Amino acid sequence: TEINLEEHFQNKIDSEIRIEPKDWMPDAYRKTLIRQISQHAHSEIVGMLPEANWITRAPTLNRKKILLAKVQDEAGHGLYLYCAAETLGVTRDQTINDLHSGKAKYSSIFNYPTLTWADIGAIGWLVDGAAILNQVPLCRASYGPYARAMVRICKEESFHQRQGYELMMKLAQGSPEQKAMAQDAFNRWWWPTLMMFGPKDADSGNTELSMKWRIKRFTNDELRQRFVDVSIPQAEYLGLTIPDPDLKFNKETGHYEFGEIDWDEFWKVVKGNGLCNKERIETRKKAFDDGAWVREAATAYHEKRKLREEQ
Ligand code: FAQ
Repeated sequence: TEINLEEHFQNKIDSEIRIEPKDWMPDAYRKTLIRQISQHAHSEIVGMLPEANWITRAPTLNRKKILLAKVQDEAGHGLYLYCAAETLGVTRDQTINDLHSGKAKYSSIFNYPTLTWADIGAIGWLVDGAAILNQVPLCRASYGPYARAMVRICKEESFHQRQGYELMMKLAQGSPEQKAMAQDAFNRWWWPTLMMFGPKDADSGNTELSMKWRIKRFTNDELRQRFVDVSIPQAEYLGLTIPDPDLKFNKETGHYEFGEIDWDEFWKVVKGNGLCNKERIETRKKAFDDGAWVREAATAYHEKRKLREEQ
């Protein structure tokens, strides 16, 4: 019966036994995984755009090679994640349609513009740093295909984070203009990065069940706090000023206390009204339309080979 199935399912989760595509799972578990994994895939794919904006303007050949490789990695991450979502019974066309129609979300962070070269450093250091903190626990997510995809993704993200920090270090130790550029990028990316972890726990409707099902292992606020605690010493090492007048270290708890996040801005961006939301979706739709001939050619070639094999 349904009750026994559900009990058996939860027992498996509680004993750290992975759930695999053909196993029984509650509808709500399937639904929330499709939601999270496809949103995650869209974030990787839309997340290529702000950085791709600088590939042609990278200051040296070496920086261009590094950035190209990073953006390509993100395409790969998106593809693994779309495949993981497909194992739950949705098609690629459905998920991509949901992105293009505005039904599916993707991370708020990718709706901010990359104005200077220092933004590429800030994204690598902060955005990839936040992504790693959020994703390392997802390597232990209860759903097998998602957890396994995350292992490789995290290895690549950690290289991305290091290249970003190294880029920031070069700028921070450079000319006064370069240092000012690094500070300006830090000022603009710090708060949006804190928003990547999602709403406060009290406003996070999905957390309770996702924790019970061990999709999430930590809450939004726990991961955000950890990010602040590791990033502040990194900013200090760079000699940058943290754009938060309320920030202070609490010796008793061993944690940094930080100012209030602008939640109105967060929801505005999540609802589609950030600086770049419209441009990002337009760009994705155009890329999809421009690539139609490739998909058609691949399908035609597949059909032709099948016919030949049958002869
Ligand atoms: N932006 O109840 P919760 C990357 C939505 S890293 C937009 O707390 P949940 C790598 C949320 O969907 C970025 N929407 O939700 C990279 C929900 O709405 P829904 C991607 C957000 O799922 C680096 C509602 O608010 N990483 O791409 C955001 O328990 C550099 C209530 O929220 C992932 O996706 C937001 N920031 O927790 C690529 C990681 N936050 O769906 C290129 C996997 C929340 O009910 C360059 N995802 N919402 O309509 C997760 O860990 C979780 O889904 C959270 C949200 C933590 C993001």
